[in-house]
Amino acid sequence: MRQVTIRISVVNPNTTQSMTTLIEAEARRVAAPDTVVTGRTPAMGPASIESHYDEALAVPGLLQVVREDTEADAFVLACFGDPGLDAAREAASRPVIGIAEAAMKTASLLGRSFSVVTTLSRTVGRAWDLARVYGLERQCAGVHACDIPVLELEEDRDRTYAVILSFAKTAMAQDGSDAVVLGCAGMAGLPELLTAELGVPVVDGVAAATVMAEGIVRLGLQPSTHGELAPPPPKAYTGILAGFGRG
Ligand code: 2AL
Repeated sequence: MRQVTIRISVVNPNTTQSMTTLIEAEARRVAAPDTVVTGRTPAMGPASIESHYDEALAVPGLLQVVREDTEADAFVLACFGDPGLDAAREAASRPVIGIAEAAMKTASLLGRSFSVVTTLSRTVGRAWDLARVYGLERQCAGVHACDIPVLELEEDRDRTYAVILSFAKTAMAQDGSDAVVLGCAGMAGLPELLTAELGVPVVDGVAAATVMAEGIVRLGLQPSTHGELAPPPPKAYTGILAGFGRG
């Protein structure tokens, strides 16, 4: 089944607009010319996501975006912790692709093993958790923190590039890997140069997830609603979450 115009909403689960702009530009760069790519920033949530606390509190805002966006054919969830990915799939009843899942699965198709270069060391455990959940524990050879906070990635792109390049080289040497996964949406746009310089595939999840989302829509496939991913049962929610109830 072919769609005429594919609409992809790229949701930045943090509330920093400049990061949404970066992510949207990268998604647009890799999407087909006639695909409509829209960056979305939640109305509530943390300015950046670099802890389990940030992740948990980013989820209501991103779910609100997904629930209210009835136009999108598919969503990209553009934070490397893939926060609320299963919940977004339940809520959307359209394809939702997380950037960590997209990047790790793409890297696993391109090399024997990959190294992840992430932001702060406190995000290393989450990346390992996801590699396990996605069944890629063997292919994920190491997770390395470059210790640049998420919002600082944008400040000096030359420095960001140089630091990530250096960490990627060390990671590959230590891990014996032959591909690199970038562990933050704020690293979008860097892989082309890094791939050329390192001579191995460097995968950014924003680009990978956008192309996957587009491909799945083109296949005419929707997420399964057969079991666990069926819309959540109707019930009341209270307090500041009252609007999230389904009735
Ligand atoms: C991220 C990301 O992709 N966006 C964000 O706010 N935090 N990931 C990370 N590893 O720090």
